Amino acid sequence: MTTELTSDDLQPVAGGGLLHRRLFLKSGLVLATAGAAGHAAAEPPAKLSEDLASPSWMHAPGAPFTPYGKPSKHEARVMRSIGANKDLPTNGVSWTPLEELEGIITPSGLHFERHHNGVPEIDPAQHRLVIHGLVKQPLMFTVNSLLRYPMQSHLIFIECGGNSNAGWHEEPIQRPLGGFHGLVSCSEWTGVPLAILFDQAGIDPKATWVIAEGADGAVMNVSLPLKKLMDDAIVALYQNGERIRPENGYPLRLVIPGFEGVTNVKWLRRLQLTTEPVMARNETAKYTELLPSGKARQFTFEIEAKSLITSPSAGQKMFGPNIYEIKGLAWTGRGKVAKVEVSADGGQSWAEAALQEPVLSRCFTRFRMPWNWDGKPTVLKSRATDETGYVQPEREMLVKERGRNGYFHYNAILSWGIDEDGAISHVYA
Ligand SMILES: Nc1nc2c(c(=O)[nH]1)N[C@H]1C(S)=C(S)[C@@H](COP(=O)(O)O)O[C@H]1N2
Ligand SMILES: [Mo]
Repeated sequence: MTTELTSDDLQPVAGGGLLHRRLFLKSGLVLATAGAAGHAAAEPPAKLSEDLASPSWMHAPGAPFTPYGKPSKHEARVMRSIGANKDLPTNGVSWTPLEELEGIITPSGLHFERHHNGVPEIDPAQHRLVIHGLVKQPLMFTVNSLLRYPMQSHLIFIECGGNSNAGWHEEPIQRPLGGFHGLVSCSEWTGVPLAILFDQAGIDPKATWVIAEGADGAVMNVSLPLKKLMDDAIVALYQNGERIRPENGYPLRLVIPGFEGVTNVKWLRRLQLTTEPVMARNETAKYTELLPSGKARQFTFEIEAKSLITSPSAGQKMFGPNIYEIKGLAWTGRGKVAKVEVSADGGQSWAEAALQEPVLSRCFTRFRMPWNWDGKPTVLKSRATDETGYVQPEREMLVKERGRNGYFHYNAILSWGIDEDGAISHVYA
């Protein structure tokens, strides 16, 4: 069924030509899409016989079966971009190309990576996880013993506290979206609830902190509040249905829903229950902020609400005045995304976007908004509000609050400037 658009449907609900989100309920609506591909709408065939002529691949058998699938070779441009330390190439990141993906799941091969000293080559038969410290009985687990426990799945995002840190620069950085916001990805993580393992070890009532340590060349460790680990943390063995990828922690990692990336210790080997944090490098020198007051903002743990428009986005191009779908991702470490508002006039007016189901706690939420672009220069923004009422701040507010020493935890509203030619760039507005 194709429903004709009426002039009513095209009544703007906010400045710059934003339309009501219910417009997407009209089937057969054809939208323009910014970007290199796919701006052509369906058209009547010039010569039906030519369009229906069978292509060469219909005249021969196809390729045989493969034991493990790969993406089409025509999608080879969809890759993580890598940013490693020049002097220590095993310390760095790779970014998820968020602007190339749809829906809410990040394919495992495109999950962002953050390694402090490379990916260890771990023999799962020799790997051990030890729980010790303030417990009645220290316990040692092999991978096989962990596989015998009842499991749980969490469909959740993981975001590095250093994601988007180019936002602190004086000038807006010009890169495709994933190249500076792509240290966030969303997977289904499956494993054993930590509460089961801690209960088995028997928690000493004095214990309040847990020190987690990885089996990589960085021997990365962090301190975590025991209470949160008892609530919903898991020792994950599976990612998107298959065993965790080496880059993401094979054979097992800590997954703590809503907590910043660094707390999700990969290649997990040790959990020590204590009364105090260990004051590791990644919770003192890194992943903290020196505030204008002189105090350090430390142990922030929970990722604050954030959203970004994946399309249209920097480096893409608009195809003239038309109806577009503005789409993007929102997330919060504090629960569910309550709403996402979009502005097409640089933040003067806002309208509520449609949230695509499912809207899950501590998971990516996909939002969509119809927009009738008149071809004039403007600025697009999105703003997330989470279920606690927290509202994603404007950049100016964030910088005022955190000062100029900030390097981590950047979650300000992102602005896309669109010029008269339809070119899209990152702007501070
Ligand atoms: N053992 C170990 N765990 C680690 C890291 C590491 O370098 N070593 N990096 C941390 C950081 S800073 C982040 S953001 C996440 C990244 O997880 P990912 O590489 O699976 O995306 O892992 C965390 N866990
Ligand atoms: Mo991180």
